[in-house]
Amino acid sequence: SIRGVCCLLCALVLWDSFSTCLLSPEKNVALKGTATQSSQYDSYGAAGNAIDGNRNTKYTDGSCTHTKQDSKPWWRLDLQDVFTVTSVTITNRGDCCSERIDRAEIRVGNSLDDNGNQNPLYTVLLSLLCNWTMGRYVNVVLPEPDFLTLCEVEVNGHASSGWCW
Ligand SMILES: [Ca+2]
Repeated sequence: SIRGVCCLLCALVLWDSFSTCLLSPEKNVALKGTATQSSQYDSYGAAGNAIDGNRNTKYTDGSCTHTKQDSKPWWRLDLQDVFTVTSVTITNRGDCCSERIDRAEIRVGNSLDDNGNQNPLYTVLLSLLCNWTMGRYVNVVLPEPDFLTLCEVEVNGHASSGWCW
């Protein structure tokens, strides 16, 4: 019957959704991305240091990023694909200047307008770091002139499919 066919299709769609979610467990998807930033302060502060899998907070050990004193310093992660982002965890610099991160905004979305800094606001740092959204780019931006330093940025998420959340 028509109704039977509809029920079968519905069940298949639900199963596809369920199995897709099971097959793409949540993990740190930042590690396979690429990073860039508004400027680089010196040879220690490369953008990729925030996604090297190392939370070391001592700047001169070479695992943190560092911009120059830009008018609106930013760091951008390209996840290379759209992911469902479930949380973002930032490891701040520990040897100096930890207050610089206080006003950081995290933005997640698919636009590169204004270097990605116009994507929807995911959270303001030091508020709730747990929210679900979809996007390819993850930006950390300071809305005022300062240096931006990040020692590690971990983005938990999973592959996005049309049927999965
Ligand atoms: Ca690091």
